[in-house]
Amino acid sequence: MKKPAPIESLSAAEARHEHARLGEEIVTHDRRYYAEDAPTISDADYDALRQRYEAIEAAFPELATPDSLTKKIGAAPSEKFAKVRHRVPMLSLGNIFDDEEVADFVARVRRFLGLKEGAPLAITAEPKIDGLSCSLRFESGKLVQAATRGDGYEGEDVTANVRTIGEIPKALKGTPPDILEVRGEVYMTHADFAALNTRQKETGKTLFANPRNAAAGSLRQLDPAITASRPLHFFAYAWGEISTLPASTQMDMIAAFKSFGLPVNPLMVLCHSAEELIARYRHIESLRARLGYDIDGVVYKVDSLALQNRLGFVSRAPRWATAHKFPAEKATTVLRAIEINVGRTGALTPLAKLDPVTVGGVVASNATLHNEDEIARKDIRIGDTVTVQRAGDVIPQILGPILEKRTKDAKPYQFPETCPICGSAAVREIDPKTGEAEAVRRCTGSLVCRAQAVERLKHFASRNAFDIEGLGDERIEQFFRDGLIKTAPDIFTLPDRERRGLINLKEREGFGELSVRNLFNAIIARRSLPLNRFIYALGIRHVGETNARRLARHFETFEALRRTAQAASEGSDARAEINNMEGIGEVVAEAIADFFAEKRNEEVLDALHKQVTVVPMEAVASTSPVAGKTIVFTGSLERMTRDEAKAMAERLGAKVAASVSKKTDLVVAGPGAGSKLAKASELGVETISEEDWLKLKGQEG
Ligand code: 9MJ
Repeated sequence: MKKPAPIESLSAAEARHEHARLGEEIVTHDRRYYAEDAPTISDADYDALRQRYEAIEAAFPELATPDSLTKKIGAAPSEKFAKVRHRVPMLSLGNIFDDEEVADFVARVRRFLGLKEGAPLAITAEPKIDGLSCSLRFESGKLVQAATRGDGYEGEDVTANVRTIGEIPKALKGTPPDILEVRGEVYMTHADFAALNTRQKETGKTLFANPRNAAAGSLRQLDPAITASRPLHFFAYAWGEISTLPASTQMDMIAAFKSFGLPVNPLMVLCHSAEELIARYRHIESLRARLGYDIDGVVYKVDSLALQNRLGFVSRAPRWATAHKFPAEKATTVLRAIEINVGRTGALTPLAKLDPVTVGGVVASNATLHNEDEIARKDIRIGDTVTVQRAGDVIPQILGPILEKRTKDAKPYQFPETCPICGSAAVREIDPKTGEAEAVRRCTGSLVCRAQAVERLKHFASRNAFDIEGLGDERIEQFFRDGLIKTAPDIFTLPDRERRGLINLKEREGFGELSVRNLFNAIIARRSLPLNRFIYALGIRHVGETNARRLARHFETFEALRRTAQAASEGSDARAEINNMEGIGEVVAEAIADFFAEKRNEEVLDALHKQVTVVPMEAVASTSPVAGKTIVFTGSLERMTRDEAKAMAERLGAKVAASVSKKTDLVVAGPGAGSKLAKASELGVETISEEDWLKLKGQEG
């Protein structure tokens, strides 16, 4: 290779020329490395290209345009497939496990909608396919993109592979909407799975554990020819972005999908009560072994799309649907040891170490034991033969010991009363309401406990908090162990410390120029964060995403929250202000006050503020006329339930308060409104009727 000319000797035109050529070369290598898994140069040569590119840019700053490769965060996707952001998130379903919960689900839906006794409510029931969720985008009837579910917000582009699935039409029939994202499950039949594994065995390849893994492995192939050789199938059951709805019920939507030529499951029916749903569940369960494909339960969905819309979502799952799972598979094995993990809030959780056993299609060597009372109640001893059960993708649980198999040397387990990590006392707090000890034992060494510190850092960098790509759990553990990061603000000083030669990440095992650069870019990109995420990231006990959003909406700035929380000693006005917020009670208010009363937390917050800019909460329907306003509902609402009205207000970006004060912007008063309405008129707060409130419907974000 010709030795490159010294940068000082380049003219501006030569620099521009070389910068552009290098850029193209780097993009090509990025593609070969990331998308094709087939790099054609060594890491060192690649790094040399990057260094030259950056050095030219440093000498000729006019080349550092916004589309320069130095400005791209994680210049290439970090995995093999291109990523696809779902325009409508692919959410998950809540799970239920027994008949009683079916009745609860129906009752909950009826209550939320305020349905009178005897008022009809249609709910669909369909098998829950145990495959791989996929979103297929059709534009003008043509298949243009297919993506896996991924984390629900971002999946992988598997278009080329999906095109090889014969059952999925590349062009829809009839008159489909202009834009239609069809969602469903890609799966493999039992017969095809068995044949595939036979072939794998014959050719000396690894066997797949179950049809779902085989389907996933086949779809996520870089070579579509391999996918084409693996018989995959598809059932359509939901949708994402859609330009016009072809129907107004779930049943009719699926019928419309069928008319467009999409495969749909033939076992979907309409039910009208919990009893009918349960009967259908039993029926599908009885067919399970003969279906020829894996199902792991029955999905129930409110049939009317208008009602689905009213019900909306709670956290990440629809209120209008749930999955009734089949009982989990069971197996027996020997429990060899019990390990204790210490979580972010200090909870000590026991983890059973097992002789590896296959249960529900996977090999398990760990199982949860929940807490110490459960170990005692079930009298689980080290060395016992135990029954383990696995439901869905979760870690298996231990059902109990098989007493006939107990040997003399099985040892009762003594739950530790000190933290196994930091040695602080581990205690069970007394619940002030019940006067009983909590089930969970917690380490009291909050700020000295390494385990808690690491878990807090993991939480801080996690997806719904700071979302720092390249700073996953394992890397945080390494960095913490090696003293590179002790508290959250240290994350943001990493690039500067590296630049000044105080640390040397590039030389670390498993790291290189590129991964360090990607990590630093990801860190720099998070120097500004919306308030709700910032609050969530702090990991205050009982403050999950929903409460973080409530606090962000109420206080609007971090300083306002901090001021109030610092003044929130028991019995103070500040404490009452927090306590009085909709959805936040005394336990949460106390946790917030405790967090801000801790001097070490204050220090971390001060240090963090030097590194991070907190911006207002991500706009939720900021265009709605009530966005950012505080609303109080009073009197009885006739057209929607109180819960529904509150959920709608939150979707419109408003805060809901329990009582009327100077800070109230709007009172929605139904018949029978009393003192709150009087207070509103005394304070001159705008008051509207339920009818007026309903006019805001459809403006939710
Ligand atoms: C499966 N896995 O068979 C849904 N699903 O609907 C069915 N999943 C679903 N529906 C909304 N039948 C979200 C997920």
